Amino acid sequence: MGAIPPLNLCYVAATVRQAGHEVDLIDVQVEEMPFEDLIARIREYNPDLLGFTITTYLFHPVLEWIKAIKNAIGIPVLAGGFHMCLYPAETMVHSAIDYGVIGDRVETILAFLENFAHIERYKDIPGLCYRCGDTVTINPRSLNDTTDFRTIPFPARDLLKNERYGNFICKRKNFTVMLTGTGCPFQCKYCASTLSHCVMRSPENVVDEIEECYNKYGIREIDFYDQSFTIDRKRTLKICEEIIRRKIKIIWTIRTRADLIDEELLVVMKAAGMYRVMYGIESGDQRILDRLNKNEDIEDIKRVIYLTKKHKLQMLGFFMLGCPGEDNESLKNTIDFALSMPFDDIQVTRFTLFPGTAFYNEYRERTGAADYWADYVLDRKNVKRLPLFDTSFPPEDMEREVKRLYLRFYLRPKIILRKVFSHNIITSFTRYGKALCDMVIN
Ligand code: B12
Ligand code: SF4
Repeated sequence: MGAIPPLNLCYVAATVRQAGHEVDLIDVQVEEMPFEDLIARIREYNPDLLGFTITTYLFHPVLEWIKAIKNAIGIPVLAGGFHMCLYPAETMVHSAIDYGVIGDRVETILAFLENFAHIERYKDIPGLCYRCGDTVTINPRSLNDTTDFRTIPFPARDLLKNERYGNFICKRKNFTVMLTGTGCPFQCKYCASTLSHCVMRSPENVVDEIEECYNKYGIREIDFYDQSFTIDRKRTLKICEEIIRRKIKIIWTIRTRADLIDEELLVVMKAAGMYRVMYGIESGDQRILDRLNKNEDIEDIKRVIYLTKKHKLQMLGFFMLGCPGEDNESLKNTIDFALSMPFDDIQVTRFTLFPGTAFYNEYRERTGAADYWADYVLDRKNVKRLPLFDTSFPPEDMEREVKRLYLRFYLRPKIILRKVFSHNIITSFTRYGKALCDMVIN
């Protein structure tokens, strides 16, 4: 559904470059690079180390790339990403991965690079995973021990082909994503962000990065990937005031919860260039919202949706089908909600028990099940499909319902017309047609 810049690798690249190392960044998907060309480019650059960012769910596809590249050139491999906080030992079982870093403290990476090839010093680097012969060592690092984003350089977007990025609903190119803070103070039971420490950057620091994007990279649209951009109301207003004061003519979009929005915020954000709010709704059924520990009232959510519509802002709603406690009635309520509210777009997924979430722990405690995701990382061929939790619906039924909801939402005449007129007709057909096919086929 688009190509989004690899923000975390841009952070890593900027940090190691500032420390005096040379670095290059290859986004194989966006550069549409055949494997042979990738190998040729790595050979030409001749690095000492290759780094990969890994997520738990994409672990095996990434591992296949790592193995193939290693077979072709044999350069040591370093892995990072939030996944390493959850499953470092299982990851290091795969001998194609030589090193790993746990957590987002950039000091781990820098200390490792400074001491590269001095294995006797590795034991003193917190958060580093490494192997010596057949022995793997994992130096722990607490999840609360996080990087202060105000102290590290802005992401190295100069290493990206910024003009190639965009999602299927963005309006302008060049497009990028940005983070103004990490973590979330809420405790939704399906979400792993509850584990991350909450760190917010200052308004000045955020707008400095926006200004850099605008002036240095010609970026004209930003999608803020913060879990909830408006967590700190005062900070949000200051960011907007600063964008307006500096006269930065950029458009932007945010994700947030409906209960973190009010009329003044919408007005000020719109004046500063915000044109779409993406609301994490999840369910149209109060009983399910309570079960998710969402801590929101469905009537308040509706009120905020109409308020957003009143200010002529675009809206996307995120929904999950097959949540714990889901039955025919709650499913119908969610589908009716998605179709009856004035959303411009929706994103629907089947509920999944993700590692690090309260539901995943609850599921394992109640059923005595082994750690599915640990087993998956160890060997995906030996794991059976993860079931849904606390609902009689099988996952296949919910996957079918997800596709049906997408089709019912997007194939309505008013939505088709709105999409056709939102861009030129060819762009609309290629973007939405392709996105819809992807949603329905995958
Ligand atoms: C922005 C974002 C995206 C963007 C950009 C992703 C990117 N690669 O930068 C997009 C939209 C593409 C995206 C997609 C996905 N994402 Co995402 N994403 C985020 C988000 C919100 C911020 C990431 C970020 O830039 N953080 C700031 C940086 C500095 O922190 P960091 O990512 O932890 O990186 C630090 C360290 O981990 C480490 N590090 C990371 N990678 C590497 C690599 C090397 C070599 C080294 C040395 C170090 C290193 O160094 C960094 C600096 O300290 C996080 C949540 C969060 N708050 O972190 C989720 C998060 C990383 N995403 C997640 C998921 C699940 C996904 C998807 C699988 C979703 C999906 N179903 O498609 C895809 C996977 C895409 C992919 N190919 O990796 C999960 C991962 C969970 C897990 N168990 O692995 C997270 C943690 C959200 C969550 N709480 O569930 N994501
Ligand atoms: S779902 Fe959203 S609000 Fe809830 S804990 Fe996760 S990031 Fe926070």
